[in-house]
Amino acid sequence: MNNREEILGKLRDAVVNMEEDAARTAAMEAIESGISADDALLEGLVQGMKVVGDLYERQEYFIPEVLICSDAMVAGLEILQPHLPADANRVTEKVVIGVVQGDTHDIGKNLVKIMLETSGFDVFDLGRDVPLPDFIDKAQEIGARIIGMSTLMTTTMDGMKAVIDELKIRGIRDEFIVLVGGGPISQSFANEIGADLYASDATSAARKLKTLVEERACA
Ligand code: B1M
Repeated sequence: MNNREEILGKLRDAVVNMEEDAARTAAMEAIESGISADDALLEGLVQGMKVVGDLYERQEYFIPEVLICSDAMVAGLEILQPHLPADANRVTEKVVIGVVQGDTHDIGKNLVKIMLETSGFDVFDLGRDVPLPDFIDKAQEIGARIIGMSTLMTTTMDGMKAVIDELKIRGIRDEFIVLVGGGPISQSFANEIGADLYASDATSAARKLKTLVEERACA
């Protein structure tokens, strides 16, 4: 195994084994050995969290273990974050982001927020279990043209549709770009509810959103 694979493996293992100190050490090792911070995040820490998800689904890990794993991911992330490459062609757009009402899963949303900020977006984070009208009210209050919604549960997916329907009822649908994502969300669901964009992961969320904003600016 080469040095890069070994360090990425250490990042994954630190998350799976619930070791905050090991996650910090491996994150520092990644930076020192020239692995980019986004590779260390996405190929290391996030892959570890995916393994944790599988263990949870197989009932080998339970809620306390998952939360401690997530703390280890955040510990590594805190080391990597200052090293995430700032996008040279920064966009200056405000985004309101949150996890829809009824859902408290926020690990993925937090990663999306970080990648959007790295791309230059000015992100206002509503947090998790967000009352649906708040997405629109906050966007109007701060003058954001982009609303990002995340959910991990099938039971809360329809909240995204409710927000888009409310934009239509208020007659302001065309004023906003709506980005959706999260475990049970797909491109076909995004099409069905009339969202502008779907992204399967944090990196593509930032990339796709930036492309759309630039296209609309040129239109
Ligand atoms: Co729970 N949980 N959980 N959970 N949890 C799931 C989602 C579940 C699929 C597990 C299962 O049973 N198979 C299941 C949902 C089933 C369903 O759909 N109906 C589930 C359940 C049922 C629950 C509870 C109800 C359990 C209970 O109490 N009985 C409860 C929820 C309570 C509530 O919210 N009302 C619950 C609680 C928890 C914990 C607290 C233990 C913890 C959350 C901690 C936290 O987030 N602060 C937790 C976790 C960690 C999971 C799993 C294991 C992992 C989720 C995760 O963080 N993944 C999950 C099973 C799984 O996914 N395999 C599960 C890592 C993360 C990096 O990925 O969030 O997918 P993800 O984000 C990705 C992409 O999806 C995308 O980019 C991210 C990064 O690349 N993305 C976006 C996400 N949001 C986006 C937004 C975008 C664009 C892209 O644009 C705006």
